Amino acid sequence: MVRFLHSSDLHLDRPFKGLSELSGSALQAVRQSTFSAWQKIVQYAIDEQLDFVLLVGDSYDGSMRSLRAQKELQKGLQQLQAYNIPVIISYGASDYAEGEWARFTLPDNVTVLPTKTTTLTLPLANESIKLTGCSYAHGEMPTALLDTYPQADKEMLHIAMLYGEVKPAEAATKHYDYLALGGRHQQVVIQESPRMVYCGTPQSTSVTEVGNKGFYDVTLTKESCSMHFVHTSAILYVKQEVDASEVRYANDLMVLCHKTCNALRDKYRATIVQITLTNLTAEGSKLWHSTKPAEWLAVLRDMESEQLPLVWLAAIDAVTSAPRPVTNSAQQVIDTMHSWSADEWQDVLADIYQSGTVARLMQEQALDMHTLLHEAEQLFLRKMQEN
Ligand SMILES: [Mn+2]
Repeated sequence: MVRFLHSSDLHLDRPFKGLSELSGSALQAVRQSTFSAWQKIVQYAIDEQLDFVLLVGDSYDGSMRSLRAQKELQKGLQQLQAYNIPVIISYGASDYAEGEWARFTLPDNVTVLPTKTTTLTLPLANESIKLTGCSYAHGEMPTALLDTYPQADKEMLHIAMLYGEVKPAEAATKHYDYLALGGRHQQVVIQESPRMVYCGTPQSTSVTEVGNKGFYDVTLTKESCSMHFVHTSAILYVKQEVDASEVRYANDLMVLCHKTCNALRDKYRATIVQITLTNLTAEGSKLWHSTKPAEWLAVLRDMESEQLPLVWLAAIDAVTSAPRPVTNSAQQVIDTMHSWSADEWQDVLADIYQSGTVARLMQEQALDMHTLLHEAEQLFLRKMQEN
């Protein structure tokens, strides 16, 4: 039996999206959050005396493989070294091996997987296990990557690490006892037996990656696999719909938002939230549209600024069933947006889809068309009203 920690996509020091107006201690807390999550991982592995730790790709953020990120990773690895806990790291599409970066030497409890698929034997206290995996050399997934992975050893526990997308049926033909996947930021078990698991990022850095994040603590034998998901988010990203049917006056709206922020504070502690007001009446809708969202935001943020833990209102918008002040030409644009099929959108956006960065984002974040269209519509209407 072995007990190990499966994490991926730390994205240490990743820049945060849409938070340019944060300042002071709030900004500090946000900038610290990827490091806090990594420290929780390290402390957990030490406290629970786990057999080893797997980091499946994107430990660093592609665009920001900063010295600080490397120093913090190094520090955690050394702490694990002090407790003789082996760590196996593979590089993914964001921190691919052949990038230009100032490298730290890593402590000797750490194995970085080479860019050629490799199987190692990991000698542990009670038994030895086999481990197969590789690092990305470049930003793209190598073609037929899974084909380079050998059949699992039938005699020993055999774990594979893989960054990117796999088809469960194809991966199952390899018979690994556990397939530790990386590259998605949302945790999901894609197959129960044999177990194939994305653990997700331990700290999201964008309101498009909502909910509590963490890692898996896995206990594995040849016959069984039990998993425990451990939360690590120092700051949670949340999208929250708020029933605003009772709102008549500006102070109603402020009290409602403040109550929402307090509830989030109690439930999640530090939170970054995007609020959507729903069920506004005609009267409420008129009130909402009388002031620009940026002005509402400024006042609402002021109300929360002295409170701890931090609850930061990243954005606020409203779904109104009441008729919106939309001109005919604006309505035509919206109607056109909604009339296009997914294929037509892809045609128009072909150039963007071909960019490596966008392709990676699309892979990391399960963007759905419905939400995107709704957000585009809101943004468009807001801009129209501002003009
Ligand atoms: Mn990632």
